[in-house]
Amino acid sequence: MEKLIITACICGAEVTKEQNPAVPYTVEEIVREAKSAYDAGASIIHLHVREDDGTPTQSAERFKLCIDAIEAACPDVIIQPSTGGAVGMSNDERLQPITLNPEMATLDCGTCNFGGDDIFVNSENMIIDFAQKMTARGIKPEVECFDKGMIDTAIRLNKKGIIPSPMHFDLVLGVNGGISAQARDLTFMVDSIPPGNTWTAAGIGRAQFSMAAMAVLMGGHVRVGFEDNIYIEKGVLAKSNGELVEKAVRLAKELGRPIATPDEARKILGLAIC
Ligand code: KMH
Ligand code: ZN
Repeated sequence: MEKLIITACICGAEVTKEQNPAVPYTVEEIVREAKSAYDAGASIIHLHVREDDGTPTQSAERFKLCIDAIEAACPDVIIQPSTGGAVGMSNDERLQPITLNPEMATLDCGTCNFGGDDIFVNSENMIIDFAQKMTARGIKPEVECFDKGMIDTAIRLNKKGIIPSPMHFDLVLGVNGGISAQARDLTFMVDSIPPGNTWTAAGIGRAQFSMAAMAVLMGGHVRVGFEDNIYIEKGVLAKSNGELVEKAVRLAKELGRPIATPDEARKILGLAIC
């Protein structure tokens, strides 16, 4: 089996310091969390950024500050900015980080309820526009899917040449409004992905490590971090993203999957080696 790529989603747009005081807002805090994840074995940092007061922002300047500082602390890490941002942001607002030409960026492949009145909007025309703008800049889309129909949308757009091959899917399971996070759900999602593409499993909340263990065994890759889960075990807050990555590394070691370095991850994903 391929080496395991661990993505750390260190910050997200929704989780707050009230929920876990280690959630990063400032540039220094974001770098601290990225470095803790990188030192523990993460090769990709999935990045959202915040204002110092915690407000989510997609400002290119704020992303640049954070990316420069993360690159200084974690020289070869792959940084994957979000183009999802936070619920309610405009398309132009969400797309700002791609002007920095990162190696990868997220491409959310469908609309999803996000609990209460929140709807995370990604119409087909938006997906096409985001994909075209990313590929024009040589940015690899990370195809983010909260439900099975989103995989089908990505496959359709791939056949039309809008999303390039090979695709890398991030299967997010357990969002309030998306697919649930049981073993059968991940199997169904993975079975829907055509051969030749790669995938990561991101389980939300208590499903973070059950989905991670399945992904390790099934030959996929793993995403952990505060964006998806703030607990290291039931009722115990994680002290850092690094602690969550360490747990994923332990699982992988027990199950016989070595961990990919950033350059090994680049090779697996078809990115240029730095
Ligand atoms: N914060 C969510 C609304 C992404 O990063 O592309 C969207 C999200 C997906 O987190
Ligand atoms: Zn995200």
